[in-house]
Amino acid sequence: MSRIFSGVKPTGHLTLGNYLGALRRWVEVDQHRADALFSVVDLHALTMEHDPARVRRLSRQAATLLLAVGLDPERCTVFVQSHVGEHTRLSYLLECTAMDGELRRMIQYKEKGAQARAAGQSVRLSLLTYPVLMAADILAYGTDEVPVGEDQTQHVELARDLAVRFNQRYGHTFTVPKATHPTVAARVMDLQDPTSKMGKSHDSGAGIVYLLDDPDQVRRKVMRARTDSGTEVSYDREASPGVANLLEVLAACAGGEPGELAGGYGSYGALKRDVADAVVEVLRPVQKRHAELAADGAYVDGVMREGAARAREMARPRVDAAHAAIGLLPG
Ligand code: AQP
Repeated sequence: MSRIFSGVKPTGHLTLGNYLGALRRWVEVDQHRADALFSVVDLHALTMEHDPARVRRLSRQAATLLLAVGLDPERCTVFVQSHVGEHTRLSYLLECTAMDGELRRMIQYKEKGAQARAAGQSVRLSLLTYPVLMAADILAYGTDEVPVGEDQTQHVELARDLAVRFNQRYGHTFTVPKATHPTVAARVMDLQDPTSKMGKSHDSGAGIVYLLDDPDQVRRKVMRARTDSGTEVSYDREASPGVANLLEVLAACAGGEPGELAGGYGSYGALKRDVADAVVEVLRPVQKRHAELAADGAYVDGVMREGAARAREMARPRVDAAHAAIGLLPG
């Protein structure tokens, strides 16, 4: 059985992009076909200026949402990254395998570093090194597949490079993983800026549909989505990115192909109404289950504790092997 690892970082409230690009497939497909681990990767939320209380709150909310969308702790392992020390233990060994040049080339380092500097903040060293921690998250489990949105491709490539390099230098230790992407909505775009991805840590909430937005908020955001100056509904990512994004969201939520769906609309207004309805329907059961689980924090904590214990057992032998292979004495 193949092994899958993926995660979400608690840098903000989870979004429709997270759901359509990642979570939904974890629930509907991945947890049934593989030995799968899904994590709230909280250490990755510390690379930019952060409020400790908010990270704690968002981590708990993300854990609750992972269960609310339908991850089943009987089928897969759900846990919080910082509860499993093997991730940071392996990360240092991989830092000794990575080169600073390959980390400085990472798009997210360049973009977020520039953002921090523009806000007059210093750039944390962890912003440069966190892709190595992400590689450790993946490699610790002998992961074959990493189901992610397209924005994470470069990071999974780094994990592959580090696995190959480590294996060549120190002997075969790691499986070389590959990224897999959903067929539709691999990249949901911001409704106000359809050339940027819908990211939970981005400033303007107006273009971001959060999983816990109520139906009125969803409708308002979708109805105000930026479209294009024309009037014709056609599926063209280059010429009409706003409309293309709405068509992709509709296809992902209600079925169909974006290009074919376009033919059924004579106006942007009608398209937006259908998109809003489809999104509201997709979110309804998730929100209902979230409310039930949020009222039973002890249950969610218990699932995370058991998940961490299981994850530790899975990771330890490989991380011990990496320690030995790289030249460290056993403890
Ligand atoms: N807009 C999106 N479309 C499709 N997939 C997406 N994912 C995220 N946004 C989209 C996928 O969701 C998984 C978890 O994402 P994450 O928590 O690593 O990142 P984020 O939600 O994009 O959060 P941030 O803080 O806003 O991230 P940055 O700043 O890195 O852009 C991943 O599989 C991701 O591909």
